[in-house]
Amino acid sequence: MSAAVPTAGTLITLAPTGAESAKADVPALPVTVEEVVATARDCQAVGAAVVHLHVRGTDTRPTLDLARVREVVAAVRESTDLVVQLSSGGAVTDPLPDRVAVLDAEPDAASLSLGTVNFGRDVFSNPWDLIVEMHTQMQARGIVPEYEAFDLGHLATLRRLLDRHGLPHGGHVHVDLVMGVPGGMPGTTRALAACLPEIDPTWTFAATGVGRTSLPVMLAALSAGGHLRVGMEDTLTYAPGEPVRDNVQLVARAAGLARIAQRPALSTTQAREMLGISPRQPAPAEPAPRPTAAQEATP
Ligand code: KMH
Ligand code: ZN
Repeated sequence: MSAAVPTAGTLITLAPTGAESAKADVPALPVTVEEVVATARDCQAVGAAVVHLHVRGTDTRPTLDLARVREVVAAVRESTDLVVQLSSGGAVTDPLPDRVAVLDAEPDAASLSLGTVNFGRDVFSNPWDLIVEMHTQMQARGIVPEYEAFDLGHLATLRRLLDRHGLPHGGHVHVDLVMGVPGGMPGTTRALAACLPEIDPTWTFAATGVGRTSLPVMLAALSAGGHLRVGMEDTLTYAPGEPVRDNVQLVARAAGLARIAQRPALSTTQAREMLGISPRQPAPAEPAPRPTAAQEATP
């Protein structure tokens, strides 16, 4: 069975927060700017190369408020070298235009969901026109998409999107299989194997298993040459009856399994190379202060 460009290492994406869990229910969930930055920094140290960000407001609830999104992006960039990937999926209640508007925060990358899917009792809406709008806006703005497939048919949508609207910025196609969402494809080895023939050999893929499917999906993805996404957005239980301590615990487990698979975690530089993301530019130097009139007059 074919699939995807093989790489010598494993890209680990951290999804630390998501939009679904409440801080009151999950006290370890990072929601403040300081908590998100600390998690991002600590997870980079154990193997994460990309951070998939859903932003929370000061009330701890999900927000797409642009000023807040920009603040979090800047803070993560200041303290880490991670590829900053904003969620354009947001929460199921977010208006579609607001989800497109997060691209104004100028992340390195953004998620791009490939189809509408039942999401528990809700509906995660991703009509074709939104998919095209996201894709073309990201092309125009130099943002690299991470396509998200919640079901097998979403991979056919990806092929149709690329055929009609061309390759993404950077020229490389990377797709994440989001598995185990109640309403989407199951988080099983069999479902992952069914996706493989639909993944073009020039693409790379990652997989995410929601809830208790985290571990089987991770092992199946590694065995098929895929990359990994882990974090408290998707997984709150580390083992039966054992709540996740923090995101570092999940990234460290993924990095350990990747090492055992002899495809160790990619560095941030290697991740940028693989995904077609330009190296981070150093911040422009402050302009030198202009001399005062008194200084100019001094011989
Ligand atoms: N929060 C989910 C409804 C994404 O980030 O792009 C959608 C989601 C996908 O998490
Ligand atoms: Zn997300």
